[in-house]
Amino acid sequence: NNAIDKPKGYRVSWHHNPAVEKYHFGQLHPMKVWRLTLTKSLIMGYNMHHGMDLYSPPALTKEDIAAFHKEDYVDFLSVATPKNIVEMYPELAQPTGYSSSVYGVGDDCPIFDGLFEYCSYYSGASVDAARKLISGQSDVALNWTGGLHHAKKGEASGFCYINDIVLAILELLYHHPRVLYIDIDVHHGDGVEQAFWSTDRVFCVSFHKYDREVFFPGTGPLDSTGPMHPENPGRNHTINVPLNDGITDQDYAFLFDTVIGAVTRTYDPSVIVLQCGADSLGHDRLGCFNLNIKGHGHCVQFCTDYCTKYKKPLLVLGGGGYTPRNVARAWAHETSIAIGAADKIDSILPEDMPHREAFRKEGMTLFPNLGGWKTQNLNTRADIERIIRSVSEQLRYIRG
Ligand code: TV7
Ligand code: CA
Ligand code: ZN
Repeated sequence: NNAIDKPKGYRVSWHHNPAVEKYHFGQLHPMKVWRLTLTKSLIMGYNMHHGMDLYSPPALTKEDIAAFHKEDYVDFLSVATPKNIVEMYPELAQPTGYSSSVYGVGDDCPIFDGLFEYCSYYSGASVDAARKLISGQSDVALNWTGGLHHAKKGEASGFCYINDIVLAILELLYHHPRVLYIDIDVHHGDGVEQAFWSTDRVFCVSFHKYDREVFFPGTGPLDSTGPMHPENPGRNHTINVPLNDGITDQDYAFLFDTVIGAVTRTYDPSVIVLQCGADSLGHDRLGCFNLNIKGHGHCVQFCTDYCTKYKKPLLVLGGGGYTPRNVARAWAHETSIAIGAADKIDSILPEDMPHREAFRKEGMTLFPNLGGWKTQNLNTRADIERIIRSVSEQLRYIRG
């Protein structure tokens, strides 16, 4: 392992309010809050919590959330329950449930018991993490319960209700001139991109499966790089990396290193926010890539190395991930990278940890083969070269 040595006094903080673990989206819904419990079991099973400062941050208030979200939407979320939602909007009652035209709620974003508390907890952890980075109490701050990148100002979308990433970035912008946002979830980080579309103080990069017709949310083509208007400061401050099914560790790492290497050199961010959606792993229930735990973790290693080298803070967030045991593997491995212990931890899962049986399917290893034969790599050499050419042409317009 050629990771950069951590300097003396280097601090990692883990922001997790266990209250988030008690909520449920519904039996059939792919977003399983259980993955957060499994992640915690694995991190603690490896004793990695001894290498971090632990925080159980308070829930955000409605006022805190209104720093980004519309007041009427926040009011709606704070009062909606499975019982009263249909009473509040009787005209929207349908045989199967309710229409998605009210604040984005529907099958993807159901109203479940305690929804607003759930949102306030995961968002509270991201804002708390941002504050610890600003105050210098932490160098790398982790919140695996956050990273819900689709939520809009006044609307829920794609399993996301409150955009904790936007709230955390707004906090960072009080002290930092330039924020680099990187999104490795298999879905396009549209909510964050939209929120900072017209500013040059946040540079958004999302890697995602792109198919306008069939893959959610259908946005994020290569030529979507910010506002068109020549006077708009946000122009060229967005990079989208649209990918096809089956991308491998090697191709992904090459793209990540090339794109993020070039962006960090030209934009010179003062802080990085990394969304680590684990649905970009192979064998994800909703994803279609062929990444292994180490291929996914490579992106975290790149960012921790860069931030350590240039003494810049790093905020690491969760996101999607629909095969819970692999989500837990990825985020536990990435925690070990953050604390600089990746080469010291055993690939065999700890004997004496809770929920150990949940990992039996791929064998008791942290690094099962997820590269699989299920989907072949449909990203050609030409596709990858086209992306790199487009990004390097775009970056010529950025200061530096
Ligand atoms: C960050 N894909 C979020 C990713 C959000 C993806 C979608 C589902 C889905 C929802 C279910 C369900 C599902 C097996 C999968 C066009 C639709 C098709 C709802 C059934 N099973 C993140 C959002 C995406 C809900 N949505 O980036 C309840 O799959 O494709 C769509 C939209 C309309 C709504 N229907 C799906 O990872 C956290 N949803 C089973 C039960
Ligand atoms: Ca993404
Ligand atoms: Zn996703």
